[in-house]
Amino acid sequence: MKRRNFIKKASLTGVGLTVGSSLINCADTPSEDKKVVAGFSAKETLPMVIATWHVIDATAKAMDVLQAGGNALDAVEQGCMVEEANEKGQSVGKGGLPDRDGNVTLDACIMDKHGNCGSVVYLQNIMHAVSVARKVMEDTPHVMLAGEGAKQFAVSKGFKAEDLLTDASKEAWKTWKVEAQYKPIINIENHDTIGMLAIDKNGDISGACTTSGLAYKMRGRVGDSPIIGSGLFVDNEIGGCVATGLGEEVVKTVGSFLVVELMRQGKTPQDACEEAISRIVNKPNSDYKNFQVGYIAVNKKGETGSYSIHQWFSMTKFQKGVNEQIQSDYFNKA
Ligand code: SD4
Repeated sequence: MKRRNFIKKASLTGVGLTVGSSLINCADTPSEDKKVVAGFSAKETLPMVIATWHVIDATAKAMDVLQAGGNALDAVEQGCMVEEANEKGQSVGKGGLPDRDGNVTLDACIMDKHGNCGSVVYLQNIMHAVSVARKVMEDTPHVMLAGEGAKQFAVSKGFKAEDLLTDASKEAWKTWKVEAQYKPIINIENHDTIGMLAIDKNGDISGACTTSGLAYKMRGRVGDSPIIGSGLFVDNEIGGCVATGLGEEVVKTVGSFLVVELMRQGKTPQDACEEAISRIVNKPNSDYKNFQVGYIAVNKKGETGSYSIHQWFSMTKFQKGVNEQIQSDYFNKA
């Protein structure tokens, strides 16, 4: 399969850091990865699942859960777990690229049909961050656990502590250290956070988001992905949204909450995603040419939308028996 690198840089003023982002996708070869699955009705839009980027195995797993009568919450958790366990994906779970000091730190969150949510930030040594986020939601009175406390909680719940830095990611980090020489310019490769939204047979919506964050980030840095309302938001009456790309820009515009609220006001998922991107690019002095943000969204009817600042963002969608990667429309056509 042909894969394309999308290289962008972002200036994070205020922290004196410049972040470069290379967001990969393979949207130029959608037909190779289109899987038509028998046994689905072409008329029924539900159950369905969408996810950021090219994660056809993850959406297939989520659909297995939904087809077996499972709920949307189980579907998004198990779908995201596929990518967390995939060591070749260097942006999520095991094999995620580390921070500039060599620590793999994970961010994840999950949200259910009741508006309950759970989140972990700066989690180390536990592969399935999304499942720890679910435990935070279900087994504690809290929404978010961070760092060592999140890890201790996970271990107390039976999660295995392990080294998440694979040889491949260690080598990549070592190479980065030589080239970057700790100058404040970070080139980030293969970076595809997974955000997933599902609607089950009952029409109920859940979502999840999991990532190792920006590669070679400043130690302690947390992005949008575990922040409810930024990296993910679900309102079971309206729909859901997940974000990918430069998390700082998503947080500043509370992007996923914004998309859901725009759908509440009557916008289609596509129009809502486009409006949320326009809030970023139309800011005075916006530096949008130097960073990427992408949103995907679904409404209660199972209609979907996706939009990004730059080309080469994509969404994987499994609906009506077709599991396929769909190229996203984008803002910067100049
Ligand atoms: C972050 N939004 O940590 C994540 C990174 C990402 O594809 O989505 N990469 O800012």
